[in-house]
Amino acid sequence: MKRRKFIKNASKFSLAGLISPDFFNVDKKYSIKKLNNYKSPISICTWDFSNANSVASEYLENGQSALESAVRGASIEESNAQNSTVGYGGAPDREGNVSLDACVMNHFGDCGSVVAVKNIRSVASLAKDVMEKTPHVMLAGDGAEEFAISQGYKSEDLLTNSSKKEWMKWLERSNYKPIINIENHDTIGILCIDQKNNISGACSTSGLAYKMKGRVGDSPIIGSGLFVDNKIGGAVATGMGEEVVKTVGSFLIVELMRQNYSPQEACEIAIRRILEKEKNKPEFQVAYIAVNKNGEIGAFSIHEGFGYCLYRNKKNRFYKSKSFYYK
Ligand code: SD4
Repeated sequence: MKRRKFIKNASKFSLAGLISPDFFNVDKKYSIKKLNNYKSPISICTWDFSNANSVASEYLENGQSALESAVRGASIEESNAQNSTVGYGGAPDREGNVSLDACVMNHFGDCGSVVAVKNIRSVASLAKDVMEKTPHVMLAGDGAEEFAISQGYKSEDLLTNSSKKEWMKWLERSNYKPIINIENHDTIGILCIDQKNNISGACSTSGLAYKMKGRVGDSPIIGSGLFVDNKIGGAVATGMGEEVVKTVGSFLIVELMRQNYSPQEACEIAIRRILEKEKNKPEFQVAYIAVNKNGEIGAFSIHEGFGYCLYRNKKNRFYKSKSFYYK
């Protein structure tokens, strides 16, 4: 869509429009009635992670919960050394340390999150353990790592030779400017609907390549990188986390779906919300995927180049997402 059309549409999607009394009415009956419970399992994940999505779908087809399936799917990318934005082999911070962020949210509305964790690859599973085995929602840094060790997770160096090489090349031309463009990100966000029609999700990342030490993005922040409301649907984000956090993107999408916007419309409005304050075409990328209780899905990104895998009706396929800017 071109700039002019966007501005024309802006009034339709204005802040005033969104903050209607309905926005705060969390139990709107008509939305709930309209959402009539999709019966067969669905798994949708960011990017072309068909292996991750296929593992999640096997768990779903075997009758496992949406949460377990989402975490198992995410773990495939966490162990994929070729993926430099998640888990083992993730790009380090500017000082050469790989630090990971992840969160999960289940159909009860419970959630768990870990931030800036070093030496542990399966951080989505760790976030699930925080949710299930501690009285807390979020553990950070050393505390998260110590908790992982106490739960039997393996401690290992997550910096692979190839990510080390890339980091050293970066150091040579070091000019700190964190931009997520279409080439530089592969965070996994995954949403599953199980055989009981329960929705859960997981999100896992090593964050921005060569970020400042201690930098945390949207991915482990409930409401930003991931949000699920089992009555309505779920959403996950990938891309420039700072922009997602500023607009609480995943929560926004679920709240829009609660107001009867389709997942596609909700993703588009959330992307436009980010763009509202950009005077020019931004260099950074943000993308969302969403699913509602009817099994309808949505995906939208700022720039072209984003895609997602969808498992539905026993088929796992990759789809290109629509984007705000396109040629
Ligand atoms: C972050 N949203 O840390 C993550 C990065 C990302 O694909 O999605 N990369 O900001």
